[in-house]
Amino acid sequence: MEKTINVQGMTCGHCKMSVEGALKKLDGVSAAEVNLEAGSVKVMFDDSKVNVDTMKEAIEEQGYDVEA
Ligand SMILES: [Cu+2]
Repeated sequence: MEKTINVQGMTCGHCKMSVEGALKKLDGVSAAEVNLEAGSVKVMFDDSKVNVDTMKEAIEEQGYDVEA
């Protein structure tokens, strides 16, 4: 599955790496790509292994706010 999650507060390459890294660490996430200008992250994942809520929590643990 592919999903784009809107994330607030990402401003630079460090933010991009933090969010992408946190998502890629989750079992079932195969790819994560932040678009800083759009304030979003596109995630490719296996929905039998990981759900959107888990991914949102992983982003929030890095200190960013996720839009619903
Ligand atoms: Cu940053």
